[in-house]
Amino acid sequence: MTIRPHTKIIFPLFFLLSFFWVATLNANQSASETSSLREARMKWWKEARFGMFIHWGLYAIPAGEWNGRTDYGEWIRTSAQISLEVYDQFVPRFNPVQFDAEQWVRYAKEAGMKYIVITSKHHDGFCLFDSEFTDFDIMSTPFKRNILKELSDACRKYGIKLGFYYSIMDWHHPDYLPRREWEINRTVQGAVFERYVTYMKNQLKEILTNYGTIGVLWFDGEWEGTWNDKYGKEIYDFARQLQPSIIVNNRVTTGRQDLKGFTVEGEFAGDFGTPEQQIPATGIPGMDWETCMTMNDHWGYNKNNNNWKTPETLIRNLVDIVSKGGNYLLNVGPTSQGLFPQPSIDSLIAIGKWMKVNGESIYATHSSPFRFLPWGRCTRKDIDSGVRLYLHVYQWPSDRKIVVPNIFNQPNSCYLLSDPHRKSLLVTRNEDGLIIELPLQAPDPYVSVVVLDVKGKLDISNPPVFSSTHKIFIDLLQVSILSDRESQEIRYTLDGSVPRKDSLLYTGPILLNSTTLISARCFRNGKPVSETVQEQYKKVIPLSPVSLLNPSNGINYQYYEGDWDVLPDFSKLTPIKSGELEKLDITNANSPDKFAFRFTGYIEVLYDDVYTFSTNSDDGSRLYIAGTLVVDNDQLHGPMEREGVIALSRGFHPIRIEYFEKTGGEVLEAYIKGHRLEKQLLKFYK
Ligand code: H79
Repeated sequence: MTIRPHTKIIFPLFFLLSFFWVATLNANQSASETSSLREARMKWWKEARFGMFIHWGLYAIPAGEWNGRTDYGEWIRTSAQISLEVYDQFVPRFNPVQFDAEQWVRYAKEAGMKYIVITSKHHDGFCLFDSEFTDFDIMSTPFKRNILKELSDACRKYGIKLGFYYSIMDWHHPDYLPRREWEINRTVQGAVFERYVTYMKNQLKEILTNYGTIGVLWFDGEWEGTWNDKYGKEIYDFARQLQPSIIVNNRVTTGRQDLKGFTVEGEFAGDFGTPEQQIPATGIPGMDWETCMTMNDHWGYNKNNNNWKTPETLIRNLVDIVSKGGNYLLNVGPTSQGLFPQPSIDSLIAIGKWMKVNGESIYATHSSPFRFLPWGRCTRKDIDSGVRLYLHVYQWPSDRKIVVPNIFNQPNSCYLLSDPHRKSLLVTRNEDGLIIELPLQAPDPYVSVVVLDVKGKLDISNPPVFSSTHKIFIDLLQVSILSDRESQEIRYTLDGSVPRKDSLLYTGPILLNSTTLISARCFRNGKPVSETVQEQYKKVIPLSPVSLLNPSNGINYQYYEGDWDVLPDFSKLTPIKSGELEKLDITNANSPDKFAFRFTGYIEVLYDDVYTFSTNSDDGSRLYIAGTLVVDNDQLHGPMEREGVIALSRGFHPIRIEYFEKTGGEVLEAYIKGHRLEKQLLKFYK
C-alpha cells in the first residue's frame, strides 16, 4: 500500500501550471532584442489572428493534371517528374489576364483576414516578381506584370499587411543541391551551393526592399540536408537588417521537427512555429505559432479536387486555433487566369459574414483559460473591469444552459455577441460553476458567441496535474499533485473512488510502494471546484538479463533499400548487405536516400532501474528491448527525438533498432538515461 506524505514541503505549484498566462521569454530571442521589443514587433501579427496564404505560380497551368493523373498540385514538377525543359514551357503560357490584385485583397479583407502571404517563389523556383538575378520570373512570361508590386500596392490601399513566402528548396536553380533523384541528366557538375545562398540573399534583398514594408517572411523547403542552421541564422539576421520589424517563420532554419511545425527545444526557432495542415492539441506557453491550411486538398490550384472544407469547419478551425493562442493562415490557390476558385470565394464570404458579427471574439484575444469545455471554445481579453470571456458555443444545448466550469469570478454582464441590444442573459451559480441561460435558437448555424464579463483577475480552477518521473516503478515512486491555484486544497483517494471533502488532503509528494490508481480533485471551503483526474502507477518486475559469454563492443546490422514512408516489415525483406559495426552508424549506406537499417545487439545496465531510452532520427526509427517496443519514433520527419521507458535488471539485454530514410538529411542516435545514469549515447555489445 501507500506510505503517507513523508515531507511537508509544498511544491512550487505555479511553475508547472501557470502556462495559460505566462509570457515566457522566447528561447530564440536574439540577444539584442528585449522581450518588450519583440512583443512590439509581434503585436500586429498576434492581434491579426487570421491571414490568407496564396500559392500561385506556373503550376496553376497544368492545374494538378499530368499524363492522366489528376492529384498533383504545386509539387507537380517533382511529383510527376517533369523535366526542367518541359516545365520551362509553362513560362510562355503564363498569362493570367484576369488577375486583379485589388480584387484579391478585397476578398481577404471581406473574409476578415488582416494579412496575406504569397509565394514569391515556390519550390519550382519560378518568381512572381521581377528579379534581376533570374529569367525564370514573371517578366519572362507574356504577362510581364510584377505580381508582387501590384499586390503590395493593393495591400497598402486596403490596409492589409503583406508577407512573402520564399522557398529555400529550388528545383530550377543550377546551384541548388541536391537534384531530384530522377533528374539523371541534370548534372551537378559545377554546382556550388554557396553561390545559391548568395542568389537567395540577392533575391531576398529585392523582395524586402522593392515593395515597401513587408510584414512576414515565410520560408519553406528547408529540410534537405544542404540547408543548415548557420545559413538559417545568417538569413534571419539578413532579413531583419533589411526590414527590422519583419516577422520570420521557423522554417528559416533546420530545427522544425515535422508537419506539427514546432522547432526542437533549445534550437533557434525564428519568430513563430508553423503547424501545417493541422491544429496542435494545445498551445505552447510563450510560443507563437500559425497553422497554415488548405481549403481543399492542395495548395496550388487543382481543377479536379472538390474536397472543400465547409464554412463551418473553416470557422471552427479559426476559433479552435485562436482559443489555443495561434493564428490561422488559410490558403487560396488561384487559377492560371488569375481567379480565385469559386468555392474559395464562397467560403471567404461565409467566414466574412461570421467575422463581421463575431470578429471581436477573434482579433487581439488570448488563449482559453479553461483546459476543456464540452460545448466549444473560449477566447479572452482583458478589460477595465476585469476579463471578457468569449464563449464559442458549437453545440447549442437543448436545455438552453451552458456551464462555465469552476470559475470563481463574479459575473458582470452576459449577452450574445450577435445581439445589437446586448440583452442580458441570466447567469446563476451552482457547484459546477456559472450557468448561463441561452435563448432557444442558436444565433449562428456554425459558432455562436456568448460574451461573459467577469470582475477582477481570472480565478478559475482547472483540475490538478500529476507529476512523477515515470508511471512505472520497481520499488517506490514519488508522485506530486500540482494545482494552478494557491487558494485551494487537493484531496485524493488511492482506491479509484472520487475524492470527497473528507478524502486525504494532499500536503506533499506521495510515496507509492504498490500499483495504485490515484484520483485527485481540487476543493475550496469543503466544496469540489474541479473535475476529478486519475492516473495509474504500476509497480513492475524489471526484465531479467541474458548472459553473454564473451561480450565485445559492436553491433550487427542489416542494410535494405526501398521507398518507404514508414518503417517496413523487415521480416519480409532481404537485406542488401549485413555485417558488424563498432557503433550505431548509418554512414555506410550505399545510397543517400531510400534505405533502411536494422541493428541488433546487446546493451548493459549496471543497476535495476526504470530506464528512459530515446532515439533521435531523421526519418523514422524504433527501439526494442528483448522484443518489447520501447521507443516508437516512426514516420517521415526531420531530426526528432522520442522516448520511452522500461524497467531492466542489472546485466545485458538484447536490443534492436530499426531505421529508415526516405529523402533529405539523415541521422540516427540512441540514448539511455536512468536515475543514477546521466543521459548518454548507448553502447552496444555483441
Ligand atoms: O507550400 C506548401 C507545400 O508545397 C509545402 N509547404 C506548404 C506550405 C510542402 N512541401 N512539402 N510538404 C509540404 C510536405 C513535406 C513533408 C516532408 Fe518533411 C518533407 C516530409 C519529410 C520531408 C517536413 C520536413 C516534415 C518532415 C520534415
